[in-house]
Amino acid sequence: MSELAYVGKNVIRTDAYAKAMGEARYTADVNLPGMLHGRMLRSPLPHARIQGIRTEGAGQISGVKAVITGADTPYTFGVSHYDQTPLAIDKVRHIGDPVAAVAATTFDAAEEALARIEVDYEELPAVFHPEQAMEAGQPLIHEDKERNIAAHIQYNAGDVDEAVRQATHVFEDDFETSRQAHLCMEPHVCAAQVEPSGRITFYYSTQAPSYSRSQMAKILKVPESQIRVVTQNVGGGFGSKATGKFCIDFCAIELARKTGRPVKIEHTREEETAYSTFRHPFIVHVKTALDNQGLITARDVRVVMDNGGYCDYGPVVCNVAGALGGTLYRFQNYRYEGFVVYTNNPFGGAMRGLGNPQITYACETQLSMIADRLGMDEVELRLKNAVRVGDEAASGARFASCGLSECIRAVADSIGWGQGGIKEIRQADSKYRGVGIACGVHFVGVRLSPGIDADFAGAAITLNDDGSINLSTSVCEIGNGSSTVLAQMAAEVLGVPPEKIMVIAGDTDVIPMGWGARASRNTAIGGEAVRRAAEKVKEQVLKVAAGMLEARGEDLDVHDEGVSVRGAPERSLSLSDIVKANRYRKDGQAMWAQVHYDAPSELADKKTGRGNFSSAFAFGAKAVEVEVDPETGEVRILRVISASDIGKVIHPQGAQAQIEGGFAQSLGFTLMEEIICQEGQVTNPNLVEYKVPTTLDFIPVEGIFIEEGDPQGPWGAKGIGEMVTVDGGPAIVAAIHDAVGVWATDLPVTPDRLWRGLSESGDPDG
Ligand code: SMO
Repeated sequence: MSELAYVGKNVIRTDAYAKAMGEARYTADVNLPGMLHGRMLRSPLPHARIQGIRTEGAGQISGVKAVITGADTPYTFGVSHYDQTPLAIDKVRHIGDPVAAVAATTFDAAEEALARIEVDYEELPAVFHPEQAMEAGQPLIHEDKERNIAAHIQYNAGDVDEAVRQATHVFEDDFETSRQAHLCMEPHVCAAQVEPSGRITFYYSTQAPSYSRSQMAKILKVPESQIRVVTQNVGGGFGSKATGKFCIDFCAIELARKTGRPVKIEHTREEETAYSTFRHPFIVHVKTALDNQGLITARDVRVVMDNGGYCDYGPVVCNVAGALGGTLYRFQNYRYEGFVVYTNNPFGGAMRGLGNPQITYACETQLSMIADRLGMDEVELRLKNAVRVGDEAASGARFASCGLSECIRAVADSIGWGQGGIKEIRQADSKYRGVGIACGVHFVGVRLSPGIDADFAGAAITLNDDGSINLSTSVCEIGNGSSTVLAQMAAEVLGVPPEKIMVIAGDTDVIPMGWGARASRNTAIGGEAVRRAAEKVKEQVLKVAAGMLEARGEDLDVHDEGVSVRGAPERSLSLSDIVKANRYRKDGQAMWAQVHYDAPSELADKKTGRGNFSSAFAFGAKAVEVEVDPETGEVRILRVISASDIGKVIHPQGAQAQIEGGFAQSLGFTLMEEIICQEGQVTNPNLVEYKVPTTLDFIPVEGIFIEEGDPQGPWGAKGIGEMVTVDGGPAIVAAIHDAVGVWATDLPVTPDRLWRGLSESGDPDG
């Protein structure tokens, strides 16, 4: 049967009913008998030595059950750099750095107790700008990191200097990006319950339950079997919940251990916005060399990243930016130098795209600037340089599938590019309208983690007596529909409708180990694990059915919750009959399989940074039309066309939703979103002052799928989640330039900034 029954169809989401009816339970809803509320005392200073902490006053507040300080959590953690402690031990390194935690019977009592904790600080000189922090003689935030450089990431391919010497054109430009918040609807929240035996049950809003369990076990020095991470629904992650361990998590566990009662800690919206990590601001210098044909011959990039007080995912973000900065076009001479610099600002982390939105904004905007300077068509320039199937990019990425050129052509055609002058048509309407185009690439799962040569997901499938299915996966459902996609895949192989498949995505007592929902790996890598597990179970089914039907396995079809002999539909059995016949007999067997699937990506070469870091690459392009009000500097989006090569589309509505959400985050990143940090103090940590796109700023995105099937992914699927966040920004910025002649090099392009840019460049009419 070649016709697909469930893959590629808009099946009803596994969580649709519960979410539509308001019945879905989130970690914030966890309410255990005797549960206490935990709160964190946070540093009011950006950089200070702790001389002493007195907690007696807090203990006297009625309802307070425990107070802990750094002495109670004496362990370090992090992602690549173990530079954090749950509570400060000797120093605080940013405003908001936790110094103590309290558990009380009510939120208010905990809050009151915090005010009674006395901390003696010796204030230290602080540094807030990464370029300043790198200068000699500046205060050191972590004493072992000279010039505050937490990591220095390099990529080196070919000979950039020679290519620049031989180039016809060389352009150098500078860009800056803003500090963008994840703004999950559900803030970070956890609830810890410790049994008398010491076993910890940890209710947790995370993107990666099994990764979290292994990390927690290692840091807390308890056996993994003694921790159970339970993740129900997750109200958004966008990378902020990929770390799998946070200060509040350890504090909840220690407070629960101390009190013998469950403890829940939830970030307030203010804490969430200011202290739950964010997209790192980048300072980018890009040098690009081209020959006389417009072929890019070299790219030389320098990035300085404001890491904040701790690393979290900082070095990984800088690494990903380096890898993807050398992956979109065919040039072979590439140098990337990234500095991850500690400052006394709150710290950044993983955010959807992991450094790629920043680097792609800079490089794609510069490419549009180059087209403009050379008087070249920007679509032409991109098509000329775009990577193709079979290429190996300067980063080492290799493309078994690549629909980049098709994406560029699709959006250009749809917006009417090159068909008798879009500019003229537009200007007849209004002279402040403009169109811009940009493209992007992102990995589909990645093997970049320092020291871990693994890029995997796990899946287990069990057939029940009634023919229904339990599917457990390491991929966590964070709201993007991954459980639905995985159910569709198991359904396709086993001929069982998705509604009869129970997807268990967040309980480490049941699910296999995997990296969780991150790095756009759910569909391709999580899905391939599911497909393989389903195929194994199908083999078992066919073997048993062949015996029962007295037929050969290869003559059997699995469909409609049963098995039949091809060409003889009357000779059939239900799955339920097969499962029961195989189980309820002497020496019976269960029908189940577990698969650990490690994608065929490669770890980069240590010296050059080169390697095929992902098993597949997703490509996209966007064409955007804007209108600028020159009186106010306001930008209105009139039209967005988005083409995505994500391989086979498993759930079209879900993929379209990713395109829309991805563009919404690009729109915010480009035009309005910015965590404002003054002398280390976040001044807009709420939804009133932090501006984020609403439905009033948004318009429908016209999505086009280029289903360039990938040989690796299940049914040819790749991934979409992050790729769709990278190309919108530079397309908007190019459209603004087309409208009013101003290049916005610093994000976000707020109305006041653009208005100032317009004033400096003179009359936009001129
Ligand atoms: S930014 Mo992600 O959760 O890989």
